[in-house]
Amino acid sequence: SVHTRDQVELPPPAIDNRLTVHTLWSEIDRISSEQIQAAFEGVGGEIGWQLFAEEGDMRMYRREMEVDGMVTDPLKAMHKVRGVTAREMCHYFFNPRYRYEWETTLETMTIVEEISSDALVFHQTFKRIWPASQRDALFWSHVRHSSTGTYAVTNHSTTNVDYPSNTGACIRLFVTVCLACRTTYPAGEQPTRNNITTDIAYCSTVNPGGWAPAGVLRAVYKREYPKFLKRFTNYVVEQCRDKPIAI
Ligand code: 18C
Repeated sequence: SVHTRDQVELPPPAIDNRLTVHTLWSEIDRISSEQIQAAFEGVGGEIGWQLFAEEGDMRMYRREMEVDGMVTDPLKAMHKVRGVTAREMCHYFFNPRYRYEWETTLETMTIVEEISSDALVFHQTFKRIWPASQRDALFWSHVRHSSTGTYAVTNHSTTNVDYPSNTGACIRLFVTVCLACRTTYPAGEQPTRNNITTDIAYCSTVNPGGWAPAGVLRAVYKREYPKFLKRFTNYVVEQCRDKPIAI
């Protein structure tokens, strides 16, 4: 049945052995640990973080930053979603089967390598924004359950000889993204769709990789990040509605 298939493919509670023998393992482990560690660290009171979007329980902050004249503003978003678990959130974010259903910036997505049940390498092209060149990205994606009870997906740019950068129409961009989630429910109760709350921290840094007008880029950023987080979390709530809860 559909449920059995989904259960099988849920993020594993422990790291897949096939990942730990892969050449990317030390990098994946180090960057994922750093990202998860930093994800829930506060932005309140810290210098430089400015709130730019707020809606219900969602808050989005950015820090203005430029590298070699290119806008690379780090983003940090906090959100709270009821009725779905951290593991379910990460399942839908990690699994490519669902990506076209919630990711609106995508033009194409290719699975470059299946490292393990919890790690994949993707090549993606994005919709072009006039007047800039189209962008693509090549990144590994890793989902894990960490010791603190957090489930998280980390995406980070990598290279692959079969997918060279800046050879065709696209300019390669560089991305580091982390979606970290943790679920709470009242002490002494069993978790159900009616009493669980999942706290979400989404952090993203995108380097456009080549010239892009700063004004256009910051406008896209301001519009697309809130759109993404609302759409994605609503999508997961819809998908989970009539399914048994996966803690
Ligand atoms: O995390 C998200 N998605 C994951 C799965 O796809 C994955 C993706 C990471 C890539 C993020 C980079 C997206 C760049 C998109 C550029 C084109 C947008 C076109 C939109 C027009 C309709 O981790 C969710 C990602 C949500 C992305 C929000 C947009 C971020 C914009 C940041 C600036 C991008 C600079 C590109 C140069 C543009 C030139 C003006």
